[in-house]
Amino acid sequence: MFYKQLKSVDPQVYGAIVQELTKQREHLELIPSENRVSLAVLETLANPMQNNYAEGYPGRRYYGGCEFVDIVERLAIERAKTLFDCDHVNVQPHSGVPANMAAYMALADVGDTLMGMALAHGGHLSHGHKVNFSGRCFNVVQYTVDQKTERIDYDGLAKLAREAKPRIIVSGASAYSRVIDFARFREICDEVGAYHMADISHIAGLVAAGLHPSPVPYADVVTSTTHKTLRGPRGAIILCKQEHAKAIDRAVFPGTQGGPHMHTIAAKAVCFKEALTEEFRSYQRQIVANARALAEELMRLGYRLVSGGTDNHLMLIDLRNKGMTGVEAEAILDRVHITVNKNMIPYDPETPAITSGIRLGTPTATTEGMKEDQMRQIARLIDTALTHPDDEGVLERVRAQVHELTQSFPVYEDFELPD
Ligand code: DSN
Repeated sequence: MFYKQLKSVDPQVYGAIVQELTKQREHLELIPSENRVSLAVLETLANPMQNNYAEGYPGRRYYGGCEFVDIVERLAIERAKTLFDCDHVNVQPHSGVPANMAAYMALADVGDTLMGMALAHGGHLSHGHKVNFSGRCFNVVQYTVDQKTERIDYDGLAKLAREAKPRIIVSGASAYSRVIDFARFREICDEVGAYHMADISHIAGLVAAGLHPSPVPYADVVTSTTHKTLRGPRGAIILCKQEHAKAIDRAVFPGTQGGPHMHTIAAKAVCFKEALTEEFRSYQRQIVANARALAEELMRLGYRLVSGGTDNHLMLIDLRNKGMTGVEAEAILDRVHITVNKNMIPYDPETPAITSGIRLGTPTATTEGMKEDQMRQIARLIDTALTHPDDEGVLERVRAQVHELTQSFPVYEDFELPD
């Protein structure tokens, strides 16, 4: 039984948690960076290791009493090494941005040139955006996708790299639906003498399951969050070649972080154990099959998908031919309890607060057990809502159908709450 104490100690926080749980059970979650962890991972997050200070690494801590947290950190490291077939893993980064910060600090000095994909083209804030530490601490050069194909313009990237001579080139994205050619990044890095850092936060589960080429053979350092397709606790890891191991470990602690969150590291270990199973690999295959089914049905209904489709777990819809902005579509879908996020499309004429697109992904719906038929149904529900934004009767019917669907694929059913 969860939350017996919390309910009496703090009814306000308890109440908000129950509302969130109800929302997760009833609403359809299509944000591609979210997921639903197993109860084993959730249980592990509420463990007494949250009380430990364990600065340092297993066997080399700055505090006594670390013999049991050492067990979980060693398990997490060994399992992640097996999962991604890499030389060295640091499991301590608190989240994706701190992982990227540590990786940059290990490979470069402040003021060096960093090359990453522009946020508006599918990159990430921490790949050099001006409002982020990465854009403030480094001399940033951003590459883009090709305007016609809407896929990474590798020739343009190579040309830019020859001119800018960056210290690091970052591959990886947060809103890009196509396979990333990590081998090509390696070639370009070798030609200009740059380090290659791959950020696989979005596609880590697909990489672990062999459904997307792994960057490990082609990158000096690979970073990833653990809570997206990988379906683990909120947090991150850094994988690297042995030659960078010391620099990465130093850059995480003491470079950019203090005490590691040992309860989360324990939950990462559980997540990696789950990810090493055949069941996880088949889950990842279904994520991709579901994304394809959703994309095809949306296109059949007249939606334009950026780059014409998807190879992974997500897709971007360009809503301009529907006379609607991303912010409007997000709000309409919220009203029928379908959660998506507005998103810039490449060469977007709108601002980031408005946008011309929305981003959809299938990791959560697939965790809940939905398959291709449900994806096609979801596409039709999205279309009905977006084409009847002012018809409260239609929206009410769509909302009821969403609830019927989510009730057929329940999440956290065994999650018992106090009376
Ligand atoms: N904010 C995450 C996403 O939604 O993709 C990336 O950090």
